[in-house]
Amino acid sequence: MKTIKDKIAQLSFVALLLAVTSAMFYTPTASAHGEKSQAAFMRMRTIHWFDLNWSKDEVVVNETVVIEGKFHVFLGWPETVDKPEIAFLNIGIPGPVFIRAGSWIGGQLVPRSVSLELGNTYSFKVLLKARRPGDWHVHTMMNVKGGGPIIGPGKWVTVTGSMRDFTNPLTTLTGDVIDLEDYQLDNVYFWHALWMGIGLAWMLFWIKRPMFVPRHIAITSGKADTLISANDKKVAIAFAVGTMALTAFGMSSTNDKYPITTPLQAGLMRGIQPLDLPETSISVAVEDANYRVPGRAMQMTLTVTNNGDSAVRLGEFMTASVRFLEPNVLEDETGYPDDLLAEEGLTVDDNSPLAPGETRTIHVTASDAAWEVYRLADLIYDPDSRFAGLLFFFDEDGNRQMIKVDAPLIPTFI
Ligand SMILES: [Cu+2]
Repeated sequence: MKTIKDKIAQLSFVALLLAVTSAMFYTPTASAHGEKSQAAFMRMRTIHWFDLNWSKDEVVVNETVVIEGKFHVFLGWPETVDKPEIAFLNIGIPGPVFIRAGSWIGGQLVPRSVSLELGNTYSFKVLLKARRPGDWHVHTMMNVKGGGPIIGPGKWVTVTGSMRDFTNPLTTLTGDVIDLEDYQLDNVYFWHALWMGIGLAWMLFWIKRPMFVPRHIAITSGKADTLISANDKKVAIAFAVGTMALTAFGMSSTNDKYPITTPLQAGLMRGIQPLDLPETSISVAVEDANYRVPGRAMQMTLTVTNNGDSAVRLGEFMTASVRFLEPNVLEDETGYPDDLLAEEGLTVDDNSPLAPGETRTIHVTASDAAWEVYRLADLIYDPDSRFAGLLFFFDEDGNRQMIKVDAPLIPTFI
């Protein structure tokens, strides 16, 4: 009986070992990093990124990519997500494959968190310096305290060259030129190794003797005092005194070598300048909106009134970074990521120019696989099934007006 049990135990151990080992070697290529798993309502009703431009899609190590564009902070911000009162403009990349050389919102340098106002539109710019070769999906991103990272569209950028050539030089406030990439790295390794060694020695000193059961017996039988000898106490005192002496020495030698230091800067910046957008002269009322699950299409009935002085046509509907274009009105020339661009995704039953003063009810269909691929259709299972996005109208001279829509969405399954 015993041998069979042993065999089974042995076999299952071998199986476990195999499973763990194969899991270690099984590393499928990650083609994205979770942008599709972020709740649809979060991507649709928080930050709308638009007019984006990635300056290059192939760079050599040390070269800089500029990401510029605008973002609109949606007025219909969901109640379940904290407002962007403390927000940080970021970039979604798989680790430090680029370094951020600078970022601006509304022309102001923003190395810290900022306070954003609902309903405002801001311009932004981020400089990224290439560090590690590879193909990287580079997203715009806004970290919102209490809301998490809110991801924008991602574009593939290829970095070539060798990481060994990467440098990150800067001049300190005391005039020294240092390379942040390997600044004092030997020192960092030395101190980590030293403290880890001391910690290990401390643990080894105590665990080299009988551990749990004999000690438990000694304690329960009232002989706890015998567990720690006079010699143990001496060693412990030596460790304590040595640790304090080493800390004091490290601190004083560092203060001698670097008499001037400043703390890392943190804090919140308020009063970031939003874009001064002209008043829109188009008003849009959403009469109804539904999502046809089998057709992967959203249909909206809109009543549009043109109060301006030139005729306009609907050219684009954008939601959660997916752009549905009306091909007769708008063509993308910015190199927007393919998977997020439905070049012929928007159809309007009557998209003849809407004259000044005219009101018309139009039926608009936004259809593309992106509804499913980007898991936007998931929002029909939300307790608050709403969609939101931006509509872009154009007049004959190409002047653009941006209109926000925010309305309930009703699914149809047939
Ligand atoms: Cu991505």
